[in-house]
Amino acid sequence: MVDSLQQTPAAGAGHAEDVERFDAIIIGAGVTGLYSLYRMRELGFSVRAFEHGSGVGGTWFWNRYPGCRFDSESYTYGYSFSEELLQEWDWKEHYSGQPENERYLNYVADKFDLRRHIQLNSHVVSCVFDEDESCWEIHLEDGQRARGQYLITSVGILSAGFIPDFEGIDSFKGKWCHTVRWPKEGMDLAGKRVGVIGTGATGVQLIPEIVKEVAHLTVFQRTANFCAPLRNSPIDDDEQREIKASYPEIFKKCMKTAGSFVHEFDPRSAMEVSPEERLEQYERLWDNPGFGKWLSNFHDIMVPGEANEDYAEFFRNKIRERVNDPVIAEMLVPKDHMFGSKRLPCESGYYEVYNRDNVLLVDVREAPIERITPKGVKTRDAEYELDVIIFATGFDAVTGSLNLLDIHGEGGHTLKDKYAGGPRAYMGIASAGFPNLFTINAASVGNFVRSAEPLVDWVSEAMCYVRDNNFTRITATLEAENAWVDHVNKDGAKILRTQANSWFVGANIPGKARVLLTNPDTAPAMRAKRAEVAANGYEGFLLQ
Ligand code: N01
Repeated sequence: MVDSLQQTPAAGAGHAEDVERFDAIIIGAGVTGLYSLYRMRELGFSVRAFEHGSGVGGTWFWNRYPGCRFDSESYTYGYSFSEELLQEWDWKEHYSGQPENERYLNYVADKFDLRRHIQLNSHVVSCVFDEDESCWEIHLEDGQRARGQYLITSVGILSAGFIPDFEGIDSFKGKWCHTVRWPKEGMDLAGKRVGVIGTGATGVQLIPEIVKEVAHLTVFQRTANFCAPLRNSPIDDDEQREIKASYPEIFKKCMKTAGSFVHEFDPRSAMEVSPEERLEQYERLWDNPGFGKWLSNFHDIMVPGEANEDYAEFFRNKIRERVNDPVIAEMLVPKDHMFGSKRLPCESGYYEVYNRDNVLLVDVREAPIERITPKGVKTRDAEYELDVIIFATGFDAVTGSLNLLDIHGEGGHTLKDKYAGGPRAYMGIASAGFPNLFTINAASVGNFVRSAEPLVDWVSEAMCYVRDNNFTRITATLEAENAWVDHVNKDGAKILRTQANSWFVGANIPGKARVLLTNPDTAPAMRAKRAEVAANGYEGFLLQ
């Protein structure tokens, strides 16, 4: 992993008297952390967010690699809680890039005066529940401690970067980095021989950007993906006015869809319309920007079967059309997983990169990487000499960022041990034996802000319920947790997302248990479930 676990102070060490106390400690000042801070403070809780980075923004602070941008429409990604913010902020592009997204989150932090509750450069290395005082104590790398009745982990689902355990990385004489730790000052790639390992959503955003400056690019691909043209463009003044006038409708639409995106599936079956009508829809969606190609299509594209395969073949042919050399084109055509079983990477000129003379595609499934050498990358078949190696090798998703926090609950038991066979959390947010801990990072998926806002609202209201009813602890019961995990496993097995080897099921990390790491339900179903739980007096939780 990019951040290895640091030495952990002994559980319960030190005296509690000299430690600052808060109602809630939030770890992370990214999209969910900032909103948690705002919301909980508005509800009268004293709050402090501890952020590892030197700035706010989370994902949009760390992922500075060239090409990094939204794949959901910018105007669906912003916070909805403030009409003033919505009207003040101009999204400049339909799919906004990292620098602008980071500026947006900084703007939010300033506008709502959040900075005074945020401690930056604060690396949390352990979190320990104090059973006598019913509160959490966190330990920072520099020895600082803080206590809070609640611990809110807003550390993101994709933030613990993963570098495969290749031998010899330290022997490499050139420069290397993982995309999630792209240096603020940039990487000097001009005129260099650069190698990129990994062709997921990150790799396909990065590659078309850096190819413009490198002398030579070698791409090490293990799995070919279905990737779709993003078709980003600027937002002009007229459209800006239109967007600002229609935010209520935009958000209403997002709230109805499975992943909280603005795109809605076509209720028709692909196989029930004529072949001409089917193709006309495929082509129309293909020409449109963003995720419509995936999420506005015939509904049965998203289940294994004839429709899925029909559309997959349409996609494969689009790739073949864009790559001049038929041998390279076939290397780029995905054949080992179903369309939609992984999140669809959106790209801008990705496939055309392989028409350039200074680009080499290496199939590392056929000839795996054996080691990193002082000169570059050695596969079974050859050694590739490089000046720079970029690891676009993804993340230890969901549980990776929680493991780095070294969380100790009741009886000193660790969350890491509890999650060894996969996450065990009621509704993805609360685990038996870990009172007053809300793992909100683990439950926000899809269009991130749209799913995070209602989740944070729910957690904040649960905290109010505890306060208003003079309780001190709220803990998921073992029965509720077990039933939820059974539901995730049983219903998760039916969805497309569990059918491919991807981070969604932990298949990208050697040795990680293969289970669905997120909830299998649609966003509206999750909101309904949480509302029902609250309406029933926080059913499935023990209140003490
Ligand atoms: O990570 P990935 P990512 N040898 O795990 C390869 C979100 N996101 O950072 O497919 C060789 O998808 C691995 O190969 P394989 C989005 O949710 C959003 O790209 O496992 N190769 C793969 O090619 C996305 O799903 C945006 O065979 C190795 C790559 O590394 C998620 O983040 C942009 C290897 C990792 O791909 C993760 O995307 C970017 C090895 N030993 C990301 N190990 C937006 O647009 C791994 N690989 C908002």
